[in-house]
Amino acid sequence: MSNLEQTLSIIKPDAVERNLENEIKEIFKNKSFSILREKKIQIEKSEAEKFYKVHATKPFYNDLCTYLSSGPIIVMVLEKDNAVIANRELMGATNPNDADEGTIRKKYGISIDKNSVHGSDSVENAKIEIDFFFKD
Ligand code: IDP
Ligand code: MG
Repeated sequence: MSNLEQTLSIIKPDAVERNLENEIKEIFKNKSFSILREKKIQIEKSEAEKFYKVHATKPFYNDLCTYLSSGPIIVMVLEKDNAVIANRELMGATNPNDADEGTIRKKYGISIDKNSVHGSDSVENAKIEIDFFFKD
């Protein structure tokens, strides 16, 4: 049985700054993700605070929101079978030092905060996050 899902992916400022946009998109395409929508934007800190509001109580929240709004990002809607978990697996662990070989964060991540990509963590949050960036 197929289970087509959509998930939100972000190429974060550290990766955009290093011109990794096309390389990272190729990784998704080679793993059979379709990029349904994409845009390059820079967000305000207040928008980053909304996007990451689940982390509002964390000690790293302020730095995280400053960072996500610090430069251009690429936001994408990815689609494939079981896209949410497939993208999380392809991204690797939050801390690039803990990420498995072959994952995007292992290959490109600099540190736990500059870890190159974001991916939704559940189907429910994917819908919320896609709406956040692509509400028509
Ligand atoms: P995820 O991106 O793998 O889903 P989350 O726990 O949702 O990880 O955290 C969101 C983002 O916050 C991470 O991608 C990372 O950039 C940052 N972050 C998470 N934990 C820490 C930390 O302990 N110190 C600094 N930044 C962190
Ligand atoms: Mg998360």
